[in-house]
Amino acid sequence: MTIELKTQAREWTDPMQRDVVNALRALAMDAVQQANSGHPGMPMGMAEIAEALWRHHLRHNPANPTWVDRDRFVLSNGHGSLLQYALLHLSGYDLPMDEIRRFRQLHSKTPGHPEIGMTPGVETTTGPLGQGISNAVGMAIAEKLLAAEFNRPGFEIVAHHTYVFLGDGCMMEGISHEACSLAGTLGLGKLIAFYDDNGISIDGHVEGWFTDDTPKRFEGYGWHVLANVDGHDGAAVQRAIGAAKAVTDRPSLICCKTIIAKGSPSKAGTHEAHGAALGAKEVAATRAAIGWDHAPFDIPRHVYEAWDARGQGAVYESDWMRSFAEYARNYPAEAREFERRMRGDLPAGFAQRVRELIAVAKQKAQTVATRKASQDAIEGIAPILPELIGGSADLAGSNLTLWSGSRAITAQSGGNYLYYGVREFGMAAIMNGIALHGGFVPYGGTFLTFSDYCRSALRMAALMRIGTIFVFTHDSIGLGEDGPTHQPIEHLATLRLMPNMDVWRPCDTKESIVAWAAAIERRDGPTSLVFSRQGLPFQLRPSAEVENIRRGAYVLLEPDSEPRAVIIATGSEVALAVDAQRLLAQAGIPVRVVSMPSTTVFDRQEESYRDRVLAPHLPCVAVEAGVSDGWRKYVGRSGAVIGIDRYGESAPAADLFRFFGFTPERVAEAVTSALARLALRNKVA
Ligand SMILES: Cc1ncc(C[n+]2csc(CCOP(=O)(O)OP(=O)(O)O)c2C)c(N)n1
Ligand SMILES: [Mg+2]
Repeated sequence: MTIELKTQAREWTDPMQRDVVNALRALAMDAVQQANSGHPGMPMGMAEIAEALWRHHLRHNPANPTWVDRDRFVLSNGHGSLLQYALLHLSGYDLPMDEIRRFRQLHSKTPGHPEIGMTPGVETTTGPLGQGISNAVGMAIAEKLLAAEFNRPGFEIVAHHTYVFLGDGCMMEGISHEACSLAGTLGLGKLIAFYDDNGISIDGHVEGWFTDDTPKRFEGYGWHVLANVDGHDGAAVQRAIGAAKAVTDRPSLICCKTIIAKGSPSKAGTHEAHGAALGAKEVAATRAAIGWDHAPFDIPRHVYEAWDARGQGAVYESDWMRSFAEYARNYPAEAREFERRMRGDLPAGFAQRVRELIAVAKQKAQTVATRKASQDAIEGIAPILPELIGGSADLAGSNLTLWSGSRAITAQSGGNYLYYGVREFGMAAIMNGIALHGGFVPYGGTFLTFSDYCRSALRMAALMRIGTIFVFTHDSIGLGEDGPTHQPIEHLATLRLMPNMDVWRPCDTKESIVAWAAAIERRDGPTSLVFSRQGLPFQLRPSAEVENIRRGAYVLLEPDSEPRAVIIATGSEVALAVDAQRLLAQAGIPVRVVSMPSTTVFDRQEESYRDRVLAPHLPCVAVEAGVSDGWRKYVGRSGAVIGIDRYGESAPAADLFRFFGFTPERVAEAVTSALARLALRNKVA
């Protein structure tokens, strides 16, 4: 079946309905026109779809955007942000018209693309195409898991939908395949997506670059697909939503044929309407064409009244509160736990458990790979932390992300472990969605070298300041024979460059536990935990310094007499630094060894602590099996960095460390050279 869409406005039989929908169109074109920047086409093209969902199906309460059982709404085609702002404003969220007028201006609540934390009612930051739909998959997973864990007969305290708008751009992005394929396998029945099938992307009509049969594609994933819905027929869209809700064992895709910038006489159906203001003349012509004769930003009272969702929203939430109170009487422990989880508080025994694990690690003093130390940390912490949702992108046995209590999440059951398959980017964005939903602390693993595949989702986690935990193992040439494709070189440095991203590269079992604890406690930013494939010896450290591991760097080893130089190392290179220190001691050169598992955390410490650790008056050598640039800020011009500024080689790890100069002799030599340079300079001075 094909459907005919007219470029001009429909013949409206109901003037009220016309006004209600056209308010969205008018706000979009007027705000973009005023800012002279933005994307009017999508909001104008999706106006009827938005009205059908927001006025007839969405369960939300504008007075409380954080009500835990609200439906989640994600605008994956985030360039159409004005649509979301208009919907939030009209439904009664705390987003006054002044903010719409200040669209895209400094410190307005209406940034260019929707940003969480900036605008009440925005659930995730969108704009990088394909990630919104992937976040939504994560949100739907979180809903499903919470429902499985907390709902009881007669008490559906978790029962909400996740709705997503997405366009051709999201469909073309590879990540939409990763996330939607997994969503099909997991049978996420409460996920309902609306495809804005307008045949237009920035470069023009998409026939030249996008000819997928999208309904078939999603049927292939196991989705319930409603094809060929007229996206400008609100009643048809409402019926489709009803049908989508009725299918509870599969996610639904509603494919809506639309016309971009519908209503604009000369720009509708063209890519010119995608990303630029229509222009004053065309805005006027559109007003006439759609029958909207109100001034810009002037919304008549009857339209506001029709959109106002506050009364119904209050009823939704108070009904839920009543049901939850009853639930709490019947299941007090579950209710308390649910509230704790949704607040994001850690359980009371958490800090104590971490202390116990550290004590055990000290007592065992094991030489193990830090990926194994990581697994032991999970094994120790997870039993008291049911919000931990683990996973790996098909490397569970290598990343060691499973623990004895891991239970696979399937279409039929809840659980606490996601087999993400070979989908690194999808995994990262899905984890972000789980974290955004609330109730969970997601962690997921892959090889450090494939952090590149996750990268844009890492950045989004950092931008959104959410507590997603990324587990990256096989952290250097130390992985050996798999060779340069698998050996990370620049990855540690580039992760550290990302604002708000904490990066830990522990050297032994004890530091690994501290790193895990820090990642879990940190709820306002993501953490990358970086672990070795190969065994690393346990380090003895002064007991006074154990607390300082948390500060990102500390004095691991002090020489017998006043140190004359400092060696900084991370992860697998810490043992090397300790060996070099011994060599130097034999040569009569006392040297301090600083272990720096987290540069990002260390950089936040007060100056006096940083100076106490690094002793800036002493020459300094940094050792890390990765690119050297990032270490210059610690060693200064007089110091030296032993790093790797080229790609690796395929060989056994021990051969590679030797080949690339990671030997105690070379580190010791770098220290003596630095001392000699300093002596020469002092003499010249
Ligand atoms: C990952 C990513 N790549 C590129 C862009 C730039 N961009 C924004 S919208 C768009 C085209 C989107 O087409 P479509 O989703 O069909 O939106 P429509 O024009 O129909 O509103 C592009 C390439 C982006 N936002 N994100
Ligand atoms: Mg499009």
